[in-house]
Amino acid sequence: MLDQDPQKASLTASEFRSDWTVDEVEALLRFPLLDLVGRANEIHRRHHDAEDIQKASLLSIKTGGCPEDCAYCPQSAHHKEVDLDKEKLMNPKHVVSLAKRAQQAGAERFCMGAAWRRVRDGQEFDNVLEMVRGVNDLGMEACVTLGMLEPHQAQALAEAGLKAYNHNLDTSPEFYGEIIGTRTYQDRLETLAHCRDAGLDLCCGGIIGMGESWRDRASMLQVLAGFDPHPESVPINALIATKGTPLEHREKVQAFDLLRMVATARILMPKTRVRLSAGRSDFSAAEQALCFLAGANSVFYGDVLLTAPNAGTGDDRDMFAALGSLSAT
Ligand code: SAM
Ligand code: DTB
Ligand code: SF4
Repeated sequence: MLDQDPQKASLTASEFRSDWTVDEVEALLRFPLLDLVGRANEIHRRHHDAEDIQKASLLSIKTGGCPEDCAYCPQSAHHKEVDLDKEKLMNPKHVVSLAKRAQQAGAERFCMGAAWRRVRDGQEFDNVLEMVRGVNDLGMEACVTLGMLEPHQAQALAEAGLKAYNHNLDTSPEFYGEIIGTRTYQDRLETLAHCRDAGLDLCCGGIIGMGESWRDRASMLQVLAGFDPHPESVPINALIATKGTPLEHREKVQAFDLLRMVATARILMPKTRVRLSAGRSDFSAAEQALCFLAGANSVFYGDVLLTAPNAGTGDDRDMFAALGSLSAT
């Protein structure tokens, strides 16, 4: 059990749990920061090679015009003031050629995102299956995020060689209604269950910086850590406040707030890949290095995320070189 007095707090429970309470998670998030990071680092090193930071590249295979009303998202058709060109589903061969280019630049995983509410059977889904087969044939981990899925679609993706399905909770069940009105939390949980049933890895995380409280952050992490088994990867996004969305005036996330989220996610889910996701380019190499110490072990890699700029590959090369060993000269 976790002692909830932060001055005396100690972690003595078995490391793999799916029964964390929101109070326990909130106590962890509020720990003295250096103690929290130290504990997270200890758990991280027990379960992972500290040098192993996965590079995942992203591609928007169908952009904009999405019928959902997610308040943070530049791709929602509800936010008419956003400056974004809509694009229809890309050609599978072109997508695979871009995956190959990402692989040559050092990416191990390729995640393809479509601005859809849900997957529909037919030519477009068949094209996505062809993309998955092509990416898989390159020897990369293939991941897609396509909105809601039916069980047979999850099965078809698994048969095409998909490694993971990304479907985020985005925030806590309590705050969710402030952010999204067109689909429910329960809808999300059902899609995630269909993915699990098809044997897909779950890539499931959320966003901070949307106006949620620490209690909400704890509640979202509690839902994530409540999956048994835990999601194989958990992206932690810092809101990119995009002009023309309802959240355009939200303040930037503080680096130490992101650090608390990463460290707590690592403690709750010891084996999961915790990914520094959207918003990473706002943090210095030193701030990111603290997150890696606290257990982050994956990043989105490449000059763009889906529609927004990412940390540049040049900067990332410099950062990873600086985090490696010093050469003799
Ligand atoms: N339409 C699909 C869906 O929502 O399931 C897939 C694409 S959607 C862009 C994938 C995720 O990106 C969202 O769930 C959200 O967590 C994240 N995201 C989108 N816009 C963001 C932003 N402006 N800042 C941070 N994260 C964002
Ligand atoms: C995730 O959690 N973050 C990625 C990925 N999964 C699909 C998307 C971030 C999107 C940031 C805003 C944009 O590029 O449009
Ligand atoms: Fe559509 Fe996904 Fe953006 Fe929501 S997050 S508006 S579902 S693309």
